[in-house]
Amino acid sequence: MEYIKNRFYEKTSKCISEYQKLRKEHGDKVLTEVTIGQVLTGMKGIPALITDTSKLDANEGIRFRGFSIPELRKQLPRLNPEGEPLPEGLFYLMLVGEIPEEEDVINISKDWATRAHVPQHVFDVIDAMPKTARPMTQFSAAIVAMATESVFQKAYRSGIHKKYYWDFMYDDVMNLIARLPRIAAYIYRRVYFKDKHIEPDPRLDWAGNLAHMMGHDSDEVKRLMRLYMMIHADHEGGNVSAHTTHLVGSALSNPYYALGAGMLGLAGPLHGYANQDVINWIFEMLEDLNTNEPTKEQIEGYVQRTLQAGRVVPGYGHAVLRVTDPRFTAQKEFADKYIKEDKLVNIVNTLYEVVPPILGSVGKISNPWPNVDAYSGALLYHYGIKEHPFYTVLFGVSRSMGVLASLIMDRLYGLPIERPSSYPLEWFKEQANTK
Ligand code: NMX
Ligand code: MLT
Repeated sequence: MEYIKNRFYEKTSKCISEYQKLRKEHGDKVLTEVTIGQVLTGMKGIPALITDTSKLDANEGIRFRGFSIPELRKQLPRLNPEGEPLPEGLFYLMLVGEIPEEEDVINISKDWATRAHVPQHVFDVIDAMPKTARPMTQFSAAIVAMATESVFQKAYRSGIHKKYYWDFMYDDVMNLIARLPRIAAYIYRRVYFKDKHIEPDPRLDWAGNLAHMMGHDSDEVKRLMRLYMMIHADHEGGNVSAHTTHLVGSALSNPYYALGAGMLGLAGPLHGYANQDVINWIFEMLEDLNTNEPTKEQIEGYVQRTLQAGRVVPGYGHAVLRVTDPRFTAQKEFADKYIKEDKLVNIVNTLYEVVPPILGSVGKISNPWPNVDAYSGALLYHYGIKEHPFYTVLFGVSRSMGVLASLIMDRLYGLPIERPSSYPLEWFKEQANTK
């Protein structure tokens, strides 16, 4: 499918000169002031990165190349008019910058199916770990182990000219994304189904095949997996997994290393682990309250006790968003459409009524609204994917699309090594006292 690579190059290569021109002619232009507060609270709001694939608006949520999730759920090609778009289409959009034709999407599906072979030593690395190793430990180790296959690394070491880096990066990225469903499903079946593995079906689409290899073959699960893979794919460049992948890539590390590092960031409780933590926390709550159908008042009491214990309410809050995450809404719409009655989904819906006013009343919490992780676990659980320690792996498979599409562009633009400056606390104290 060389034509997709060529189309990407045709569309994006003109940006190389735009990038160079900005650097040369406008390098001195002041963008913004940076406050001590921003530096001391996680660099929030500092325009510090170039990311073309998506942009997050605090009050609207994510837009992929300008398109919102509701727009994409209408416009991206799908297999069935009733179903969800194929994530392959979102990848094309993020990479090329245009809504693809159905044929383009089918071609990416086919291309990824032909690239999906995972070398045996990657399975051996997974199998060398105890089954009790966290799924994200196994997932990131498998990704790093696959760096043996990096064509970018080989090309770099053979002395290739830097203007061709992106081309080798493209092939690595396509191979890597193609193989992640197989690796994820292998870990899932290994840990939870006594190593009874299911072979890929190359006729299936990328997300449908993932559901199939996990052993969940209904049309509805495949639709859910397509939605899940689409909405988790990217969240501009500053989130921990995207920023880490980009940063490690800036040292010209191969994309297997870069994504492996990004996945380790995703594994943290304030980031992608939150999708497991929501379910853990709900089950802890049910145990504490000794009921499967807690009342609104009981849930309110438990939320208050969580805060009093100095813990966060998982699935709520966001570093950038100041409204309900549209990814939460997309999942709620899916649940409203397909699920008639489910105790866990009901609890998640009640939490949506109960939690925001409580968090809002605390005073210091910038965003009391739910994020993507507040809903995803309940949906997966409903469809029989009950193994919550695995949920972050699914987030990671999806996130690979956005962060790796960006990595190809990083190398096409020729972005340099990223190296901000750091100062001791004393320096900030001095700045605070300077008029
Ligand atoms: N429950 C309790 N306290 C919270 C919450 C929450 N859900 N969200 C923020 N806070 C606290 C936060 O811990 C901080 O407290 P302190 O000053 O004592 O350190 C204070 O409110 C101010 O934090 P914010 O500026 O509102 O949030 P920040 O940008 O630092 O963090 C999150 C953003 C997402 C890390 C934070 O809201 C959080 O921990 N949420 C729960 C975990 C979660 O759902 N993470 C998933 C995010 C999405 N994803 O998939 O990555
Ligand atoms: C994400 O999807 O990366 C999370 O919502 C976290 C973020 O955007 O900071």
